[in-house]
Amino acid sequence: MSTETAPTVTGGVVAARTLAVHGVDTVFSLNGGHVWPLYDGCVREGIRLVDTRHEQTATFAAEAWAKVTRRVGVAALTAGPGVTNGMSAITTAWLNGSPLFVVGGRAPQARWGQGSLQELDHVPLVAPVTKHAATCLEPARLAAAFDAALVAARTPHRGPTFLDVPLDGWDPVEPEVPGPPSGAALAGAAPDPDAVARVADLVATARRPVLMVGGDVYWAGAEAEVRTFVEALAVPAFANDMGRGVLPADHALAFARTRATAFGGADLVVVAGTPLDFRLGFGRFGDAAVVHLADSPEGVASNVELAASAAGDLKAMFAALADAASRAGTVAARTERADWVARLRDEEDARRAAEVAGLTSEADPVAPMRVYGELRSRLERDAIVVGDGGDFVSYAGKYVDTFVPGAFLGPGPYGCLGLGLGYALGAAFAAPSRQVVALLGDGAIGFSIGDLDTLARHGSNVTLVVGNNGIWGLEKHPMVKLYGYDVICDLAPGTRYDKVAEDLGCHGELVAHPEELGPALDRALAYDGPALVNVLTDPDDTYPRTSNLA
Ligand SMILES: Cc1ncc(C[n+]2csc(CCOP(=O)(O)OP(=O)(O)O)c2C)c(N)n1
Ligand SMILES: [Mg+2]
Repeated sequence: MSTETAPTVTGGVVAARTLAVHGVDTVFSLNGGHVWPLYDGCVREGIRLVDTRHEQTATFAAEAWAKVTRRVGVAALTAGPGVTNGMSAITTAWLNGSPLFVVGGRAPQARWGQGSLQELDHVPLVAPVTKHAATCLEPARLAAAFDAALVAARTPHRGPTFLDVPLDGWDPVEPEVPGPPSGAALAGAAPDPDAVARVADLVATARRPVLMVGGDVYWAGAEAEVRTFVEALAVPAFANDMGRGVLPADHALAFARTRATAFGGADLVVVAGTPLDFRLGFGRFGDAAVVHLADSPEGVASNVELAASAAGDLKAMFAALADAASRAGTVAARTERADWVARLRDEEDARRAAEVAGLTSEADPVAPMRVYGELRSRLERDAIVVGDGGDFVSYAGKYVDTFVPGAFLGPGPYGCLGLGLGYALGAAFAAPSRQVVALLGDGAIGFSIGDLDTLARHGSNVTLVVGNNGIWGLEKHPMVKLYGYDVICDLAPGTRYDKVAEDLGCHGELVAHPEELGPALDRALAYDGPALVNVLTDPDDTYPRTSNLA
């Protein structure tokens, strides 16, 4: 009589196989014994492990990898401090709606409550900033638990998910893992046709419509549908965060400099795939009727009276809108609309022409705008640009145009400093053949400066440009304005971040005068590996901003 037993594999192998089913080939981490079983599974299954010097960097890298690939990014964080060090990055992904899956280590279940090293119940901490947070106590459930967390992260409204597994929870199990979810399952619910018809009607009859494209449009992969929609109906479009590049910056209907005129003069503002939050004046646009399109019903704004709204798969929604609205459009509205677009274009062109003086400024010390003047002509069309900092990065948001989707990685509404090196690392692994340029304030780079070592060890081909004004500029200038003085706003002037970079294995450049900028950027961009350009910028330069902390 034969006693046949089913073949088994380690829990780590099953977990790694489940990651692979979801398109994951890279996991970001910092070594901790509580996640060794997962590492072992990844090694056996050919999933690349990328190590950082801080769990925050690993988690930001995973989010950036997701932002560039539109797949789910994964970070493995060891128990206790590993997970808590990832909290700000998890929260960033939460507010960005980025598909991120964080696997946590966890103290052994057999001794739970007895005070094992790093024993902490992470789930209550991460639950408020994740779509799904759970502990897997049964090895037999590992594949299903990983699959559920990955599906949740990838389904609209996307966001971070969390699963921790106790050290004694990775025992050998059956090798089967769930198959990949269908595209339809990942796209989310189809929008209600009646709601779409109402929106289409408003768009068709509006005389001065404006579209705001947000990140969820990008995550939905709706760039072709958005393009068809705006072209069919001659709707001028703006973008924020990951919505940038959905319509190329040089498209005839893409605008960036004329927000005040557009939002102030529109009769209809359609906001798609981004909340009506502080970045959009909390959804108040003069006298315009407001339409909100969200990728899930919970995302539809309740803080504003809406003329109409629709929720569901934004790709299907834009396809349906283009179709319905173009059939309903009237000739009279089209003529007036063409005038509206032309008016915005004239203003956009005039504003861009007026910027040339600043972008070519000979001022010494260097004006931050000049950095962007030099950089813009050197960026490839599909360059990935990362922004981490205050004023220096506000300039980047304004003066760096985005031509392809998924190519401008900013912090989003959580505004967390310190993501720059993690985002650069994740982007470099996601798109090794593309230019990756990270723009960092001198304050911002301090949060993860040790990860210059990470970039060097992995040979990441990234260029870091530090706007070194010796201050926390975005805090110092407003504080002086409000209080008449400032406190704890100063950093050391002229710090040699380029030398730090060199000592940690990167190429370093110091720029003290404007004419040195171009050649230094050329050398840094040509360098095969990480290079840092430390630009001493004018501390008295203030980004002209009107918004407040609300
Ligand atoms: C984690 C975190 N801490 C503090 C802040 C508050 N903050 C916003 S901008 C800023 C100044 C950034 O300075 P720097 O990176 O040097 O850029 P600069 O404004 O000088 O160009 C600070 C401290 C924040 N956004 N995130
Ligand atoms: Mg600064």
